[in-house]
Amino acid sequence: MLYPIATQTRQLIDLSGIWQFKFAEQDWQPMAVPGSFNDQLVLSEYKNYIGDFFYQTKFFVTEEMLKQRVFLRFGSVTHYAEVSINHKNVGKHSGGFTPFEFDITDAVVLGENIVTVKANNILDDTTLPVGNYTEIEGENGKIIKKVDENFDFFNYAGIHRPVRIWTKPLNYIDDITVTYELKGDQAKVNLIVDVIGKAEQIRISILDEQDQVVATSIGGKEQCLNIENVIRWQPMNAYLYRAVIEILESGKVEDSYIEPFGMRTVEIKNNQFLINDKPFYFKGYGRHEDTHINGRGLSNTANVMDINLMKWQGANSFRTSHYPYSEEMMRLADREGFVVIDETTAVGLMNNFGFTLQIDQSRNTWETLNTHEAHRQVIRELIKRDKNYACVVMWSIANEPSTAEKGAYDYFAPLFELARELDPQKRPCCYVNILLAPAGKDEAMALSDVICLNRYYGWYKNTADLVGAKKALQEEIEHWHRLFPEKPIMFTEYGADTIAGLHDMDFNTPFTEEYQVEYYKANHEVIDAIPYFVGEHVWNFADFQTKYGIFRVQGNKKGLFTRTREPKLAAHYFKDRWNSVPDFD
Ligand code: GCB
Repeated sequence: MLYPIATQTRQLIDLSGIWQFKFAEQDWQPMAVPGSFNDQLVLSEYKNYIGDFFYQTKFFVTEEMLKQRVFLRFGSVTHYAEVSINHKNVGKHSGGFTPFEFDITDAVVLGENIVTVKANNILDDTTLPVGNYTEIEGENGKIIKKVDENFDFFNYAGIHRPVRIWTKPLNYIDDITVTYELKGDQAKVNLIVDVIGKAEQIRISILDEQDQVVATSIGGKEQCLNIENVIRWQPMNAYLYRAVIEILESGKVEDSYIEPFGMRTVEIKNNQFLINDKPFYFKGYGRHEDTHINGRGLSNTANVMDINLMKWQGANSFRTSHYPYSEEMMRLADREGFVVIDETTAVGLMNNFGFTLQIDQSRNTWETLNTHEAHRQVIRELIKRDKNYACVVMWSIANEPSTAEKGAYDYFAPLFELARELDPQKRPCCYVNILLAPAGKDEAMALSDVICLNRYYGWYKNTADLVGAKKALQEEIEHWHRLFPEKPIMFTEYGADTIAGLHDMDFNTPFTEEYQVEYYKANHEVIDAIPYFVGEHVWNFADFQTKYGIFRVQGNKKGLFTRTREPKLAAHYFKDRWNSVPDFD
């Protein structure tokens, strides 16, 4: 799916700003788009509201626009949206973290138009993420809807990413797929151009970063171009070419689009994760799209700052835990050379998640959940959106599913197959394993190309016992290695809650800044000595908002930075560490 840009044949109008907003049966009130509604409305009853809500704004259509097709495109609406133009329904979309667009040419009029979005934030056992949905009778018989998140982040909702009006010519480029074969500094680049309508000829020019044309061709919907002296996309040293695609009609440009793309190889061999044939070591984070005031709404300012904080620390990668991030962040990561593990919305695939640290054996997750369709949909939409990014080196099909329960393998096998079939670049696929499904109990690891571990030895287990934690971690990693000697192993999460400003002379005191540093040092003592351990993603980059509960103190506090991005002691510890651990072995 193409990212919306203006070109010589396409206009783009950004509808970001103050829209009108209301819950059912209320008056309209102002609401910033993009942004979560929850914190903007201040009061708890609004913040925690579950059900339908409405957004509305006006936009203008000019005569010029009506000569083309007019599209309305949403970066994301969390979690479900029905869209109407001038009170006529134009389409709907479920899934809160992927873009969608509608051809609204027939619904708009010259002049002023009204767009209305009816959305809701209900999550249940058919949706991703998974929520526990209930309805209770409140005061005066009113039904109150509730979602108990089956995951550890606040169920922020609203129009989270930009909304744009985008015009396209009558015959237009609908999608572009970039693959390539790299041999030394030579590349054979294969481009597939999906066209709606007809295309007499398609002209492709590839530009380097100096805007010099390095290859060009004219032909049909699939073309192969050779590039000499290729500069590869490297972690933290990105190089992006641009493919200029034009539909020609009697020699005239009918549509044009510009797709940036980098070229690198990714391969798993001898339990190493190779990027451009060299063993790469992941240093970085599991993150969240979560900032003060915006909630989960796009903040380009926060994204740029986060990228720079990570660079300051010597990080080189992150995982889009636990949902596809904004296209703006993906383009930024691609530009800046951050290596990305790209995750679906599949989180909460476990009955009785909570902090019981055990599985509810009476209700088998794989017999009771009904998320297959949502799971297939998000895999399709994620890969369609992100397939051309060089920064994406692996797809994460799920976070912490209940893989110690019977049925996990059968649930996941077709999903891994689907992802592998859809990805034109055939990247590795993984899922992220939970502590409750350790080596020996997990049923699905054969499907995963990398053993991705979320491990909390020294926090949820062996709390304040770092000696025991090291031993348990060592044993478990060795167990995994015995089972799958060819697979690389990495931390996709490890961490300890830490209240910024809390200190103790006794470094072994949980929740203090000292303990967070000690916790990481202990973990590093173990992993630094293991040659097939290929990376460390800290949980989490920054403190983030969660649902209420006695295990969370105004949110999850495992950040190395606070929610407002002040560093804790451990942020400095990692700066020293990561600046001395090379990106490649
Ligand atoms: C996990 C989850 C993550 C939680 C984290 C924690 O394993 O993947 O969503 O926030 O643990 O802090 O408990």
